Amino acid sequence: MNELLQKLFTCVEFGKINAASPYPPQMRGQDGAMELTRQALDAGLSPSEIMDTALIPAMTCVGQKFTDGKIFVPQMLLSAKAMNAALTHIKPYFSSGEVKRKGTFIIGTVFGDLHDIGKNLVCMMVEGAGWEVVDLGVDASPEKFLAALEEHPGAYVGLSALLTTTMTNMKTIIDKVHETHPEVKFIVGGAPVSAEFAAEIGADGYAADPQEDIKLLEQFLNATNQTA
Ligand code: B1M
Repeated sequence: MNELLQKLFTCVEFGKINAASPYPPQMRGQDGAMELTRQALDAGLSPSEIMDTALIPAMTCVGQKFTDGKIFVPQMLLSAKAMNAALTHIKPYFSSGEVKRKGTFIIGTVFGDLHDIGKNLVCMMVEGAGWEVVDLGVDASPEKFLAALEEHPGAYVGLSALLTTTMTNMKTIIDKVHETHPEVKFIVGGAPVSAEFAAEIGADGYAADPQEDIKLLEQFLNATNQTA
């Protein structure tokens, strides 16, 4: 791999956001994801190559380490921040169409629920994996999801809930959306949610963590491409 891309991979893997960030201590004073992405673009590397060779594989590695219990939320948060710093330089190429997104993921914390730390982590990781993320925030009503689906046809939907009292609102949203958009696929997640509960309420998948969201989204996409 190109040396700049190798360094960029390491920065995202270990959460080195920019030259000024003190974490991780062994990389103090070195350029971070922000500077290295700029340098890679200035050196003539294409945004797609930077995404596909360094940024996405680094986030995949981080997601896997989190799933395996080798790193924890603070480390994953720093990696997601490093990824976001890199993306500030790449995003203009998304709008110009030079870099293609895999698809769109609409996500929100269900109505009645104000917890958003886990949901925000999912947003950052899924965006880092090459998806456009439409974040509806917290306390999101069925109408909000319907409006977002009108604006983003073909999008997949993610629902987050942290309370046993609000996880049942997932079913209300799924049922309401399916009345007019029966084809929409839902992934549900959050601390009190389980695979059994997901199946019970008619969701298409359960994700215990952001990496599982990414895996499910890839599966949905592959299934759609095969039938197209
Ligand atoms: Co609240 N709260 N809280 N709270 N809070 C919990 C959830 C609770 C377990 C604490 C406890 O009693 N031990 C408890 C719920 C009990 C239950 O229902 N069984 C609880 C309660 C009761 C409440 C209030 C009702 C308290 C009150 O007012 N009496 C109230 C409710 C407000 C409301 O929502 N209407 C309330 C309020 C709050 C704060 C506002 C103070 C704050 C939220 C701030 C914020 O989010 N901006 C808060 C917090 C911080 C917590 C705890 C301490 C931490 C939650 C968190 O951010 N975890 C929590 C106790 C705990 O979890 N230890 C608690 C870190 C985060 C990274 O993990 O969100 O689980 P998590 O996300 C994970 C996975 O779940 C998953 O990926 C993430 C990374 O692995 N995931 C998804 C999440 N969404 C996903 C979606 C996916 C896939 C994966 O696909 C779509």
